[in-house]
Amino acid sequence: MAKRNSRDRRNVRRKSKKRVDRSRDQAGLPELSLLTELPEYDDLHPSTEQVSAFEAHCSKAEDASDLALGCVVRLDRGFPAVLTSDEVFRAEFAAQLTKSDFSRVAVGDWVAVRTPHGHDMGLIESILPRESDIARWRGGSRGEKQTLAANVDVVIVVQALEKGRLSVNRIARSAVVATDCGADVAVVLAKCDSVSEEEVRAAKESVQEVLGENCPVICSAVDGDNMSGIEDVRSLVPTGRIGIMLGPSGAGKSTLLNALLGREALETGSVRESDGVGRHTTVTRRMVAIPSAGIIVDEPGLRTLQMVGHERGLAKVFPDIADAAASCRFRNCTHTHEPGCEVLARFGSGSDDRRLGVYLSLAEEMRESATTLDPDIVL
Ligand SMILES: Nc1nc2c(ncn2[C@@H]2O[C@H](COP(=O)(O)OP(=O)(O)OP(=O)(O)O)[C@@H](O)[C@H]2O)c(=O)[nH]1
Ligand SMILES: [Mg+2]
Ligand SMILES: [Zn+2]
Repeated sequence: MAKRNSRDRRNVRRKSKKRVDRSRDQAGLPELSLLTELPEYDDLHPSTEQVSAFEAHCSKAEDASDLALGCVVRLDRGFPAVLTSDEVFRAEFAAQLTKSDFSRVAVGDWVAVRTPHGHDMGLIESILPRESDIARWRGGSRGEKQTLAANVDVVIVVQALEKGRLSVNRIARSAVVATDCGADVAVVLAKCDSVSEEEVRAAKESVQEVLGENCPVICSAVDGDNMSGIEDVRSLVPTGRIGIMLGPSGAGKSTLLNALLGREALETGSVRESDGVGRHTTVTRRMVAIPSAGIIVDEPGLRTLQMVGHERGLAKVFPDIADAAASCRFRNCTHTHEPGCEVLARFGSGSDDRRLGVYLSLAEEMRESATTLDPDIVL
């Protein structure tokens, strides 16, 4: 009896340490020891809850001797690299994690990881609870949520200022998503060298009008050695904080990061002449340690940012309008024509108020998505 018990235990142990051999899939990924922009472990700060969750994981483990608390600092083609207090290494997922965990892990996640003594790769056993979760809905109806980065303090919304392309609506929707995800918001209007000073001023004013005077709005330019706004961007992410650059492909995110680094560590790409759209130059999600500042996550550009379930974020970005909406006579008031509409009473119609116009269009999209998210199900 005792014999079988110990064999059972051995089997369990073997199973829990099972590795799926992914070394072939990971061929061609950059050599981590050569990466100079990686943060130091001491730049990263797990929360008390995350440390406790790690300790709880260790106390349940049969053998905790090679378990470490680590942070996911990169995802190359989806493959994580983990930084612990001792080393940085590529990691794969323990067999007890499900496939949805694989796709769930994000840059910034704290994980319980077995360190790779005698193996090429570490083994992620658990993804620890997040302090914040920058997630977006993708794939239209019947889509799924995708976490862009975890445990981020501030979202830097980057939008290029090129002729006729400033979309305040897009900036506002990024701000709504970021706020809903528990992060602070700042806006960078990039490529200011490509428009007139007058246009820069007008663009900044319109963003400030919609998001309020308290939202930092920085105008930046990186044109060879001529740079402006870079130090203001650096000050958005002081030492100890983590930020993420969010914006469409070609907005100039990686270029800004290179300017902050003072060298060309990240690849930057050209923008298609025909429509000014970037070509998704960045394919890696990675943490970049900024000299004299904190950490910024560089991401591939986002094509879409849908308004799905971000009502609380919308209400926080537009608190006075949401407050009025709560007093409308009809609960499903669209604030366009209804009698007893408090929003119309306090703010007038959306046509002459840019801020209200943006609010109404995002609210309308959110209402619409709530009814079409899964058309097969009728509630
Ligand atoms: N004139 C000018 N060009 C810029 C500026 N910032 C970026 N660019 C150019 O815009 C193009 C795209 O820049 P990237 O930094 O690769 O853009 P990205 O946002 O990282 O794009 P993805 O990685 O595809 O998401 C490059 O050709 C840059 O040289 C700027 O401030 N001024
Ligand atoms: Mg890039
Ligand atoms: Zn109303």
